[in-house]
Parts: sequence; structure tokens; C-alpha cells
Amino acid sequence: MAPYTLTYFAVKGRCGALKMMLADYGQQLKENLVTFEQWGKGDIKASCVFGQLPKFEDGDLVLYQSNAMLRHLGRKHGAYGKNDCEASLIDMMNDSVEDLRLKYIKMIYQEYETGKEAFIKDLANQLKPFETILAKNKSGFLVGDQISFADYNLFDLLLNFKVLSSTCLDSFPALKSFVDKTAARPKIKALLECDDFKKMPINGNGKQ
Ligand SMILES: N[C@@H](CCC(=O)N[C@@H](CS)C(=O)NCC(=O)O)C(=O)O
Repeated sequence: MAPYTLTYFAVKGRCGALKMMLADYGQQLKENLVTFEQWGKGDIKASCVFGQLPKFEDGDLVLYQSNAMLRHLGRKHGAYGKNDCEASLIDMMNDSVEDLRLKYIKMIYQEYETGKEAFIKDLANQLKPFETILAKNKSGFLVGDQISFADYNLFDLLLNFKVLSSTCLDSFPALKSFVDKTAARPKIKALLECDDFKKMPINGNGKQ
């Protein structure tokens, strides 16, 4: 039996990083896919604590909030730093990835037609701090010398950005190397190449 269950829409959306993390740790994931039609009926929404998906189950533990899920898995699978200071830095990195993800989501869902070009133009400014951090850390990870949940989250978002603008990492060697190295991790590579994952849209409105 899969130890973990994810209930979510049939999109990568807020769960790409979680899936990559679990794949990298060799963990099974049972997926309950909810259609937009089922969601529209309201019963599932009413059953969710904050009225939204994803929902993640680890045995009796039920979690909402995708970043809480990443933190939970980080704690369980050794991807939350080697000490409290590293953990705090990883939190800081992940919060910054979340800030950027929110900007991306706003553009995708609210202003794709009018805001996409401006978003791409500003992307270099948004990516620069991550480039600086990765260039400084010889391990090639955001914090310390091992991969953390914030790395998976950044990697997932950068893959979305590359779909949005294939050249967006061209002037960021550290980010490019981070993406290449993470994508080459054997179990992540296998996930990225698997048909079910590949064919899943990034976003619920089909824009990317
Ligand atoms: N902060 C939440 C956001 C969750 C969220 O925005 N869920 C969206 C799909 S990605 C949703 O459930 N939308 C349907 C609705 O709000 O009715 C998280 O990170 O999990």
C-alpha cells in the first residue's frame, strides 16, 4: 500500500515539487484525481478544511497547504537541513520561492494575455537573488550541502519558467546548472520522462 495519498486536480500545479521529492526518495504516492466537474458540485470543497486542494494524507495525518506538505516530507526524509539554523534558512528560501510562485500564478490565472510579456521581462530581476545564493554555495543547493524541500520547490518553479520562456536561464549559469543537476537525479529524471507526469498540464486553465 502506498504510504502517502494525494488528492488534487489533474495538473502539476502546486504538487510538482512534492511529486519530485517523493520520487527522489523512492516513495510511493497514491493519487486521487478530482475533476473540475466533481469539484464544481461543492461536496469535496466543503470537506476541505480551507476549501481548497491539494490534500495530503500520511496515515492518519491529513494535511492541507502544499508548503506544509513539503515541510512534513522534508522533516521525515532528511530534506530539512542538518540543524536548526539550516532549517530556518531553508524556510526562508522556500518562502521566497512561494512569493515568486504566487506572482506566477497571478499572471497565469488573472493576466496571462496582458501580463505575460511583462512577467517574462521582469523574470531576470526575480531570479537574480536565487542565482546569487546558488553561485555562493559550492554544493549547488540553496542551503548546506544536501538537497532540501526548498530546492525541489525552486526546481519545479524553474521548469515552469522554462516552459514560459525557454531562454530565461541563459544568463544565470548557477540556476542553469542547478536545473540540469536536479533534472539528472536518476529518479527525478525517470519521473520527468514518465508519460503520466509529462502529459499532466502545468496549470488548471491550460495556460503555461
Ligand atoms: N495555499 C494553498 C493554495 C491552494 C490552492 O490555491 N488551491 C487551488 C488549486 S491549486 C484550489 O483548490 N482551487 C479551487 C478553489 O479554490 O475552489 C496551498 O499551497 O495548498
